[in-house]
Amino acid sequence: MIVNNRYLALTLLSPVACSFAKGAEAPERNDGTAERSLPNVILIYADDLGYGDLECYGARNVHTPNVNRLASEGIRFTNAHATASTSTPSRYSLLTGEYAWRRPGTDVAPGDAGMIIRPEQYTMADMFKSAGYATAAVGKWHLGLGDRTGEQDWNAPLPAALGDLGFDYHYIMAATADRVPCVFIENGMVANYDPSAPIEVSYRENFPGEPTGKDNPELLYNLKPSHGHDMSIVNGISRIGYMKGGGKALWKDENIADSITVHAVDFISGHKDEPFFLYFATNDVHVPRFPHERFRGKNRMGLRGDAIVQFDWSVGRIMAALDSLGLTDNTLIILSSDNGPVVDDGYDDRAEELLGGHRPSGPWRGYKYSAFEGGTAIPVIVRWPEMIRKAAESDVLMSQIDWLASLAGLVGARIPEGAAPDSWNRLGNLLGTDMSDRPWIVGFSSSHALSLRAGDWKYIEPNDGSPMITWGPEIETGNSSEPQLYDVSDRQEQENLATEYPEKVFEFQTLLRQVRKAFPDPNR
Ligand code: NG6
Ligand code: CA
Repeated sequence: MIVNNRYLALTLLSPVACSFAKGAEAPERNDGTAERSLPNVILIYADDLGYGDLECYGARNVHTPNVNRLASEGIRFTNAHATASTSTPSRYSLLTGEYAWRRPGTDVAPGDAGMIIRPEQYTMADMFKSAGYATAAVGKWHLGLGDRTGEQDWNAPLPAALGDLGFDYHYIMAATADRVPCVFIENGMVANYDPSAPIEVSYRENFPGEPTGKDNPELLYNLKPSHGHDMSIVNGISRIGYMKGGGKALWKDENIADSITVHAVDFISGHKDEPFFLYFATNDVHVPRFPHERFRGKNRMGLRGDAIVQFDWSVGRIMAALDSLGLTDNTLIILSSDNGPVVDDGYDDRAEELLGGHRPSGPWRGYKYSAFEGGTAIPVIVRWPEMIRKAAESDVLMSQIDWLASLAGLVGARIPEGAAPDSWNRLGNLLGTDMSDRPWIVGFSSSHALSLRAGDWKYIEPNDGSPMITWGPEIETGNSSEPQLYDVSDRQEQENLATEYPEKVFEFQTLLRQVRKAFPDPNR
């Protein structure tokens, strides 16, 4: 008999067997008798990494050997989607299993946003904890901290942080690298806090005497903005928002990947003897792109390419740690991104001019922010050698909204009534045993346009916003005051077929009305 609670007997009575036992969703190796340990789960969540940005997805001018290896040992998905085309709503949906557009206040968050997921909400981390996992979040957070926007005291323990959301441990950036405060938060406190340099943060006004990118461009020795990003200067780079102090706690952009990777690896080795869940959300390849010197000049695309190489390095370190601890076989890694790519996102890093034929969105139309597929079509690679025995490709239509319930199905966690209302258990899709498309998936653009994909059809609801982003990058929003209907089998979204197929448009509009109300997992 197995006594260690890490082990779980897949008998017909176990919750895992129950969730596996649903016909097509049963993983191949479940014969109803095998004893298997709960897998570790690592979610590697890149920032603004496009469908076309990895070598194994056809990237040009950049090598990503570690991610290539991951893909060659697992499943590479070619039709998977984030829930939104920007970070905060996408992460909110991923971690709560609720569409962000149901909740006001889930747009791209400033660095002083109060914690957007409230302590009483159920999260993916709560789910893993309830199944006995050790849990951690390392890297980019961007979902607010503390009780109320703008009222945090960054010099004291924060009254609300990730410990209230089911994470046993966290080492995070409050928002993004281009937003103050430019410090790491470890377990609700500024890491390496420097009492000689108390921290003040404001998104309203500067602190007297502090330089800004706008007034002191001569101090921007590392990167200059191309649009916005002209407020406080930290490490020779101007940011969004104002901050003062920080001293030795301030990050150096060139060390961010090293810092978070080291903390992620430490967490893995510290929990090698029990099941763990690690949410590893990288800063790469978000702006400001300022990777460590050792990644510079490795390809022709300049800093954006170097940031992809640095991301690949982080992935390699995680894989090497698993290898050396003997954890590779029974660790499920899901690698993905929070939204589609962007080239010039506000810093003068020459990303646009150095593309050299590289297409960050791959074949899809549109980029980050957009309602077109490029806004949410992202890379997804799933590796779990214990269960996924053959490398494969999957073109199944998949959305990150389902990962919470699917992983709950995997570990036998029971989702409380009313929690994760939009997340469906589609574990078989993730593990490659169920190749049936989700009947439909919802997208959400930065202009708040909802879209629906079903099979090869894509519907974008009418939106009065501008067809191009008006405040910075030259990006199509996908907005149109007319309903849009595309056949995306060629991935182009060029020809609006709405007037030719009015009944299809009607069908989508009806479905969208139902989804807006609620559309829980029909099998839950
Ligand atoms: C935009 C920023 C952009 C990026 C984005 C959020 C400007 C001009 N642009 O407002 O640089 O930070 O917000 O990106 O400020 S996300 O990936 O975190 O959603
Ligand atoms: Ca992002």
